[in-house]
Amino acid sequence: MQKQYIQIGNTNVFNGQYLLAVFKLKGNEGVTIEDVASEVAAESSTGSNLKIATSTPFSESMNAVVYRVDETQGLAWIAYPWRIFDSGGNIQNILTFLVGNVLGMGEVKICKLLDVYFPPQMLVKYDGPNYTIDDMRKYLNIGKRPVLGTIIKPKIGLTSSEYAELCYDFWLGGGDFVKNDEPQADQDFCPYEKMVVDVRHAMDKVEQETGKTKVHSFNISSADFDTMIKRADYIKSVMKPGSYAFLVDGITSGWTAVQTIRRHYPDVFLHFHRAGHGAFTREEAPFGFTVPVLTKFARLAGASGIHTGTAGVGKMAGSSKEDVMAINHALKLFSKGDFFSQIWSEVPQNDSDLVEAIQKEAQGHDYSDIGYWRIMKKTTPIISGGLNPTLLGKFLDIAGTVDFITTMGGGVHSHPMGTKAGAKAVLQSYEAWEKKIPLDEYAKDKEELRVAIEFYGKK
Ligand code: CAP
Ligand code: MG
Ligand code: MG
Repeated sequence: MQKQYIQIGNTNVFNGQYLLAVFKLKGNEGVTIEDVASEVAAESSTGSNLKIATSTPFSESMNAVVYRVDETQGLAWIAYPWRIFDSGGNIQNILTFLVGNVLGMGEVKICKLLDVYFPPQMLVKYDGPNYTIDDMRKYLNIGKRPVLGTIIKPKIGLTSSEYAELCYDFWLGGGDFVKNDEPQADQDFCPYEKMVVDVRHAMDKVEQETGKTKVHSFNISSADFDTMIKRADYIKSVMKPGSYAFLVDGITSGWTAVQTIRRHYPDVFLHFHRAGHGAFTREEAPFGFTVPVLTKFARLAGASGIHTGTAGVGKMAGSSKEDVMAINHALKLFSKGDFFSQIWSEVPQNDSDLVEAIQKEAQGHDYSDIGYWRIMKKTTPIISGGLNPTLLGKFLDIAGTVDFITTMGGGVHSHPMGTKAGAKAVLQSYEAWEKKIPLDEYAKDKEELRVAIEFYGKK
């Protein structure tokens, strides 16, 4: 036990100078939660496993403090003076403190960050998103509806021209958005630059034929930042502004890759693919943090969009409760976690404009409609994984928002009539939901949707 890290009942931690965190925590048999929490607070801020003799009065003022514990539920609340974090708005730095060494300590058996609160003063240090779904919709010339997309399948193995042909088919069917899958890179059978050029040609062709603009999200994740930037610049030189997004595998490439792209290309939609997050976010995982926490950090880092799961509708793990919570953290001005409420604004709570904006948001308004400008912009939830046209309405009912991008890979490219019909079926399924017409009824005179219902219904 390191007593200097325990201040149960300290209310000073709510003064805006602290990042607040709640951990699910368990130590060795017989060790109290207060004891293990004090060790976690020490290791994740100023200390070590032993009380050190080299502290100064100032360094001690930077101690994280345990301000509350719940022995029965195994929960510990820890406050971190936010001045300990890199003043350069650095997510990897926060995570190195909060969920760094502590996850590897021998005496810690469970350590999962369940919720985190950023004080308003701290928010201004972080980029937040710049290019949002509203910008993308403007480019696509579509109204307030989800952006409808696909991932080209097979995941890997097509040549660049085969790949581009499927992009064309999906766009021709009415889809808005196509993304590279998360392992797409520079494979010998699908050279990167040729893939980009072929996509551009497919896009030009479909735009000439339909008069509609389209978007493609290119995976630029690479071995090193120079290559990542080279790929990004190449895309920039080939594609029209607005017609492309940059996809970064944010977990396997790391937060520094995400923030690098955010800072180099503020006017491009930054697509955070989270492949690998399951190792530390899944409910079964004793160490790590949760999907809502991951989403909060992604917004802070400035991702324009991040995958937030399908709320139990698709193939990936994730409950509707936590996925909807993540959606709210991504989109709202005021979002509620399990333990903290977060205001995504630099303005303190006694600001009357802010209070009014929050009230309006609670009544269903979007702050981007209100024109509220002092907020950290929103991150777009990207809804993917095992979806097909018959599941979209179900997700929409759970999500309570149309502010998202959805991508269906298997659920489009398995359509018995092909990819173009798959795209049409996605659109038709959205129209049915929008018009509040039951899917079966809407499908009566729409072959693509009818076939989709029959096909996916049997799956
Ligand atoms: C979806 C997907 C995404 C997952 C990742 C895939 O394809 O492209 O990578 O959505 O999960 O390869 O599985 P399908 P999440 O539509 O064919 O399932 O979005 O939860 O991060
Ligand atoms: Mg160390
Ligand atoms: Mg994928």
